[in-house]
Amino acid sequence: MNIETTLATLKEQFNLDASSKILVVGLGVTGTAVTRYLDKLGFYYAIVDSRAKPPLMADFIESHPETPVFTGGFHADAFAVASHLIVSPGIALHEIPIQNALARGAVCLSDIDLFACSVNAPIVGITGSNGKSTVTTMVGDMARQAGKKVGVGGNLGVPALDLISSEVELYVLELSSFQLERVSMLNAVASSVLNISADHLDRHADLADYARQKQAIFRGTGWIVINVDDAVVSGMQADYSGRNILTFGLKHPADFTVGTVEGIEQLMYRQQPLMPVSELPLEGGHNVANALAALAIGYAINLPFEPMCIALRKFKSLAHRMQKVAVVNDVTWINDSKATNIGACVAALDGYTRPLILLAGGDAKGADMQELVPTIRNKVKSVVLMGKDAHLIEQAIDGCVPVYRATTIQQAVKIAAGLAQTGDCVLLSPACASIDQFRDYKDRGEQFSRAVLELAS
Ligand code: UMA
Ligand code: ADP
Repeated sequence: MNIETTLATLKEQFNLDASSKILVVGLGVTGTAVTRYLDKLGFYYAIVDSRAKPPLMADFIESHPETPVFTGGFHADAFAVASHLIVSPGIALHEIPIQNALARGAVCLSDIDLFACSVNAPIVGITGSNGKSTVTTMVGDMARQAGKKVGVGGNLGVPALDLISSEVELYVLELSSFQLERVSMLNAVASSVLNISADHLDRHADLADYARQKQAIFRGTGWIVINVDDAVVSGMQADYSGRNILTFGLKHPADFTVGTVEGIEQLMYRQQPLMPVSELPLEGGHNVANALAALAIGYAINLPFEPMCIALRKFKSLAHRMQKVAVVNDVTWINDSKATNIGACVAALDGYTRPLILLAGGDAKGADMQELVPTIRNKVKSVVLMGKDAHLIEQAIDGCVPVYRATTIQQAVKIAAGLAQTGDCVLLSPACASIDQFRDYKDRGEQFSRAVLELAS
């Protein structure tokens, strides 16, 4: 990063400089990346986190003994003098102290705003309810395969600010609705909303509000990549006449689609076959859509098709997404713990024709579990439920398939093992977040896999 240019941009866009009274709100992965960034600029700041012991606090205090750190609540004192709040994605902006600070004129910004002010290389932004991590990783792999030095991160894991380097020629960011609701202008060279289905309705007013936050990714002048099979996303095109738009989809005519050429089903760019669908090493129609989205984004940033297709052929399915754990007594066990909303669970179920036992439940985040029922009725022979909102799924299912209840994932695995018959598949695809019972979705997936492997041994 060129510090002089960054300082000038921060001053111009956010009136942020060394004299600002900066409050970093949240000391998680994002908050600590913000502190490293502010340290580089030589800016002073204070920190507030509502948790009594934020996970990264001990290390931070050791290296920054002079920095004021307020924990155990959003104390009004911490906010009283702040001119700028840099708020982590896990914190809702409607928290009263944040609203009070904004009402008296404080500026609210995000790590992504700081990032956008600090990089010269083009940015690709990817959001959506599902498939973000997969498509972000695919585009990163494609760019690398095409010889570019690429920084890949954001909601995916490595915070955007930690990616900044003068060596990087392209940034590929996965962005969540929480990150986008507080971004002023990303000005991505290409960006996509992959799909919209109910998620995070405990944080957003309704589905329309959630979709609107995601649309912030298109602010700027770059290419827009649209999923024509998703009615909400497809409808967004109308707001961007005059912009360069590329479309992808399996069910409706699109720039990037699937077609049959000489009897072989191909990924296509308009009339041009790119590679056979069968060479894609991923399960499920949703992953074909993900590959088309990645190709469209790659095309928008001038990556040649050949390295893009090589990257797709080599793509390894990400952990905890439709991952085969084991086959025990001719029963296949699949870990799809990252299915933290209904859309992901439905996509997983849709991909199967064999008899399924579904393990689901957790924190429903305000979603209406009725939306799961038609697919469960068609695809699933029994359901094992656990977690805080298991009762909501059970009520929605209303006896249309047998339901069993478990208190732990280990117990759920045992119950499923008792139910499964030769040729069945047991699928952990919870349609809910994991935080009511687990550290995160990875912890849930790992505990599931361990329980299955114990069963196998
Ligand atoms: N929290 C408090 N009080 C605080 C600060 C945080 O209770 O003062 C809680 C939050 O409500 C949340 C947790 O602490 O439950 C973490 O919040 P955070 O904002 O500190 O999160 P980070 O550690 O900075 O991680 C965030 C993303 N997490 C969230 O948006 C919740 C990570 O995405 C992301 O990888 C990281 O930044 C780097 O960019 C994770 C995620 O679950 C994978 N994202 C959600 C999703 O994908 O559905 C949006
Ligand atoms: P995200 O980063 O948006 O959560 P991931 O690529 O990590 O997306 O996948 C999360 C879950 O969604 C997994 O269960 C995966 O199987 C499912 N999934 C991936 N792509 C799609 C898609 N295009 N439509 C619906 N579900 C999907």
